[in-house]
Amino acid sequence: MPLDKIEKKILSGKRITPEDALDLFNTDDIYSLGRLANHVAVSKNGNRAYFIQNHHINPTNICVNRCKFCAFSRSKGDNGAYELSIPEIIKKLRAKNSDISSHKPGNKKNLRTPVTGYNPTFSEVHIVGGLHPDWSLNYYLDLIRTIKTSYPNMHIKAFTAVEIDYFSKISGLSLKNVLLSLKEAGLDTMPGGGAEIFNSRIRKSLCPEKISGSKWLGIMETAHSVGIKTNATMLYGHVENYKHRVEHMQKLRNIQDKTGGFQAFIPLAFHPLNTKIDGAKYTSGIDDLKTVAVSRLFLDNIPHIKAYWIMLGEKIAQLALIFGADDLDGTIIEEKITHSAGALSGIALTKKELVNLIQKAGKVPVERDSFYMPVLN
Ligand code: V47
Ligand code: SF4
Repeated sequence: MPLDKIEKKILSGKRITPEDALDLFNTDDIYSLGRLANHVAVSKNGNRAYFIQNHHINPTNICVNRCKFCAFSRSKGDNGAYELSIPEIIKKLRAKNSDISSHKPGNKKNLRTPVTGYNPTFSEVHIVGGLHPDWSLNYYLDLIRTIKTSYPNMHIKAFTAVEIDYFSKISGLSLKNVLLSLKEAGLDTMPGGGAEIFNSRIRKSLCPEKISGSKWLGIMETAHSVGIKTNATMLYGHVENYKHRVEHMQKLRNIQDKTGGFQAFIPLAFHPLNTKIDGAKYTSGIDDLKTVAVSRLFLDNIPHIKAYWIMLGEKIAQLALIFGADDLDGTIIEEKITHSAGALSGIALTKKELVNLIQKAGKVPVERDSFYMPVLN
């Protein structure tokens, strides 16, 4: 369908079809696509663009799955394999100035000057890691309990559906009981990782050991049913095509119609360095912006689209704010997954830098909590 017809449909409040989404991906009229996506974003979230003061922690990179696109994971005993104890994680959450620095691949020097006097106050910790062959569910329950005891006001967003499935396997508990025991320990919400691309042929070629797309979706449905809100992601720019992206988003839209439990959708731009994907390349800026815009237009039932600046780079993430995204994510502080695969972004941004990026995009910065409620400073 031509873009003007799709536009009429959207402006009259009608839901677009997967065929329409495919036509949007195939358009060369990037300006009209962006304008339309921005219109929808503004109708949902006003002129606001959100950010959060958060801290990412990856407890281990040792993983029994070795997905081809993942440059972060190691096998036990490999060079660079690491595991963090619970006290080490607690210590990391007391981030100091010296932690707020940027790393650029291939450059031994920090290109961003550490910010002096920066005293971060995180409201959220984001925890995801490898599937460790020897750790038990108790490690994870203790970790969550200890963080809650040490930082009672900290929101804990932790564990992808892939990890939840693994915890069920190693503990013998049902998926629902794993989720309930984590919730009881203090888990608040879950991130959207591990979704990759749902198409089974592509998924098997990229990550044969990983749970299937339908399993991922089923775990998210269970999480929503026990009152755990989650995010959803899509890894794009590797070997999939536009049809696979639309198929992926359609599955998310269907679940969201049933549960309403997804808070945000995050398109994750594939990074090629140190991966096992033949001929892998970085995504283009146009593809990044198209993917943000189409997701805003197609996922009419997901309230927020996140432009994860770590993967998009600060500049494309800023542009994404006028192409349908309404959230930049956060301060991050420590990022390993994308930086192992050649991220061109820094590893941390200060609140001031996030506010500046948002304001220069003509949007109103709103510091949020983990449920998108404004944080009053
Ligand atoms: O699941 C792995 C992806 C994800 C690569 O929910 C890669 O708020 C690009 O899910 N190139 C983890 N991506 C990150 C994630 C996330 C990040 C920020 C916010 C939230 C949220 C979730 O990273 C993995 C995988 O899909 N990933 N390797 C790579 N080479
Ligand atoms: Fe393990 Fe996750 Fe990396 Fe796959 S993407 S190898 S599951 S850490």
